[in-house]
Amino acid sequence: MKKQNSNKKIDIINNHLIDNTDKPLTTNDGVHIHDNNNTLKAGERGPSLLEDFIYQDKLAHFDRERIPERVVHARGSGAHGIFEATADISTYTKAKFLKKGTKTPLFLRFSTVAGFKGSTDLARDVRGFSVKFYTEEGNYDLVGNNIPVFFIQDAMNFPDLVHAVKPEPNNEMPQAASAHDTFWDFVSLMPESAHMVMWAMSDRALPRSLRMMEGFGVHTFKFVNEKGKGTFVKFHWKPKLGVHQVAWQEAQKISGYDADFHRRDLWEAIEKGNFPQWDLGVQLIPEEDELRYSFDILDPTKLIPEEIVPVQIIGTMTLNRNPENFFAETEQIAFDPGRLVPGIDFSNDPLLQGRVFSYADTQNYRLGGPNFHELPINRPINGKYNNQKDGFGRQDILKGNVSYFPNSLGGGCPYHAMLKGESGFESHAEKIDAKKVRGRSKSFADHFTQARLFFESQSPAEKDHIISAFSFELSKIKSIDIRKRELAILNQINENLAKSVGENLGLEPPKELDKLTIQFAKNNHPDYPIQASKPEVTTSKALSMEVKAGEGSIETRKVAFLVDNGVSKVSIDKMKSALEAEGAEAVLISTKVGKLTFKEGGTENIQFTYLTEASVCYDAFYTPDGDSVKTLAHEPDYLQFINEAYRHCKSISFAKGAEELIKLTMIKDQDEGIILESKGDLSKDFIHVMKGHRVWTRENARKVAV
Ligand code: HDD
Repeated sequence: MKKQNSNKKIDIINNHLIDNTDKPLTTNDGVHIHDNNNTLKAGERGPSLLEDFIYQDKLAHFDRERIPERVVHARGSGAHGIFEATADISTYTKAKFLKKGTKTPLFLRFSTVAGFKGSTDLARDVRGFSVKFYTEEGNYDLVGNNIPVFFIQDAMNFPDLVHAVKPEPNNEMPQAASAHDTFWDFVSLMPESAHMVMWAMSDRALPRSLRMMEGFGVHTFKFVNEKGKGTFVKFHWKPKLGVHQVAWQEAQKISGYDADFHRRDLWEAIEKGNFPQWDLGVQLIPEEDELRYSFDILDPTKLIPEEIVPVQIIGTMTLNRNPENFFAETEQIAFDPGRLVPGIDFSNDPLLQGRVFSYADTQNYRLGGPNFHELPINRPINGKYNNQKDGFGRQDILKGNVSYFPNSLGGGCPYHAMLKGESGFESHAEKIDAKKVRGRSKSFADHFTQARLFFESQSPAEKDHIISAFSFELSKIKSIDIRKRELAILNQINENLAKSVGENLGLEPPKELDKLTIQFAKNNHPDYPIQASKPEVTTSKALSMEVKAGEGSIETRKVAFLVDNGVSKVSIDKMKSALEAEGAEAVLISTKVGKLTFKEGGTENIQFTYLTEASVCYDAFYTPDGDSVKTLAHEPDYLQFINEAYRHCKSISFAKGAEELIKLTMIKDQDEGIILESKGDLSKDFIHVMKGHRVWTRENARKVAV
C-alpha cells in the first residue's frame, strides 16, 4: 500500500529508504554478486576457501544483526503520527509545538514492560506509551504508561523492581508475568507499590487494543511561560475509541492464538485508514498550590483526581502511518524523558529525576555508542549543530577545522542563542535552598489512601476482576508468608477485598502489616505507619472503565459472522450494512477457505475459517440464516466459538432461522447480550449491547460480594 501522510519527519525517513526494485544484488561495497547460492570451495566436494569475501561479507553482517533488547519495555509496536495543538495555553507554556494550530510530527511506541522482545502482547502488564514529538524546537519525549502512577517513589529502587518482576534469575521463568514469588516478595515489602499494584491487577493491564487505552505522563512536570513562570502539569492521553479491556481468560487464550494480537490490530487499523486518535489533556496546578493537597504532587505513586483538578484538552494526536521497517524505526527509536524543549521542565519528583540519567545511558549501550541521535528515526527535524564529533557509527560529516566553542575561525558558529539575543532552552529558575539528604519526604508516606480510592471507584464487575487477579497471582506463588504479607496490605486498602482474596487462598487476612513490611518502610519513614490525611475525594468516576450499554462506540470492532455453505446472503448483508454504518467490521468465518456458496446463489471468497480463527480474537458474533445452520449444528468449532463468546461476556446475535442453534450451546439464560431476531430489531439491539462493550453481569455466578 502506498504510504501517505508525509511531513518533515517522514521526509528524513524517506531520504534513507532503500528500494531494491530492479537493482542487482551487491556486496556491502557495491560489487555485483554473480552467485548467491554457493560458497567458494576447493573443488565441488572440497573445503571452503578463506578468500570467499562475498560469503564473509554476508555472514559477518548476519552475525551482528541483533542488538540488546531494551532492559524493560522490550516488546513494543510503533507508528508515525501527527499532533495538532487545539487550545491556547500560552499563559502556561512557551512550548511552540503546543501553540494553538501547530501541527507536529511524532512517533509513538507502545510496549509491555516485563516480557522479552518476542513475548505475548496480552500479558497482564503495564503498557508503555511513549511519544516523541519532532518539534521545530527539537525533539520532546513524553515517555509514559497506560497507568497514571508508578510502583516506586525513588529511582534508586528501579533495578530492584525490574529484577523482581522479570523472569527469576536461576531458571528464567516465568516469561512476561508478575505471577511469581519474586515480584510479590518485593511489592509486599514495598507498601508504596500498593496503589500501582491495584491498577496492575485491574482490567487496565489487559487492554482490548493499544488503540483503546489511556496514556499518562505519570509524573508532575512543569510548564514554563515566556515570563519564566512555572505551572505544574500532569499529562493525559484520552483515546477517542474509549478505554476497553479483554477478560483474563481471554487474554491467556489470545496469547496462544495470536501473540501479536495488539501489534496486528494497530498495524491493520492504520493500513485500513482507521487512524487511531487521542486527545492530549493537562491538569494544571499553580505553583502556589504545590502543597495544597492531601498527597504530595511530587510523589509518582499518586494521581490527582480529575474531580479536584479537571483535565483540559489541548490537542489531538492521530497515528496515520505504519513504519517502513520495524528495526530501523520501532526498535531504534531512542526515548528519553530527560530531554526537554523550551516551555517544559522537570519537577523534583525523585523518580523523574532518576529517569533523567537512565534513558540516554541505556541508549548509548543499546544502540552502540553516542551517535544514536543520527539514526533517521531519532534525528530532529530542525537539524542538530554542535561540536560533538566522531564515535562509533558517526554519519554526519562536519565541515571545516573548527569543532570547539568559543571560536573565531568558524565565525563563532554554531553560535550561542543568547549571544544573538535569541532564546534556547533555559531551566526554570526554581529557588532551592536545602541540605543534602539521602531520604524521603514524610509527605510520601501515605501508601493506601489512593489504592483505596482506585478500588472503591470501580464497578462491581471491575472489583470482581481485581479480586480474581489477586487470587490468581497469589495462588501462583509458593511462599505462604508472601501471600499473607500481601493480604495484610490488601487489608489496609479494603477489608472486603482482602477477605475475598483471602477466601480464595484459604487464608485469614492479617489485621496488621507484616513486621518485615514495616521494617522496610521505616527505612524511608522512621515513624511509619503514619496517620493519613483526609482525602479530597473517596471515589472518582474517571478511574473506572465501565461503559453502559448504548453509551460507547463500536467503531473498528470486529464482528465474526459464523457461516458455512448455504448461508443466506440477505441475512448477512442486512446485518453487515448496519454494523458498517457504525464503523464496525464484519468478518466472515466459514469451514474452509476459498469459495462460499450462498443460499440465493452466487459466491464469496472466504479468507478465515474455524481452523484459523478463534472466538477470543473477535468482539461480537452473528449467526445468519440459511442452510448453513444445519451444518453448523454439527460443527464443534462453531459451538466453541459461541460458548467462548458467552463465557467472555460478549454480544451474540442470531438470525431467526439460526436461533435453534442456541440449544446446542452452553447459553442457558438469554440475557441482554443474547440478541434474537424473533424478539426485536436485530441489528439495532445488537449494536446497542455492543456499545456497552461486555455483558459482565453474565459473570454473576462467580461474583464475590464487595
Ligand atoms: Fe522507564 C524504558 C516508562 C520509570 C528506566 N520506560 C521505558 C519505556 C517506557 C517507560 C514507556 C519504553 C520506551 C520505549 O518505547 O522505547 N519508565 C516509564 C515510566 C516510568 C518509568 C512511565 C515512571 C513513571 N524507567 C523508570 C525509571 C527508570 C527507568 C525510574 C530508571 C531509573 N525505562 C528505563 C530504561 C528504559 C526504559 C532502562 C529501557 C529501554 C529504554 O529505557 O529505552 O532506561
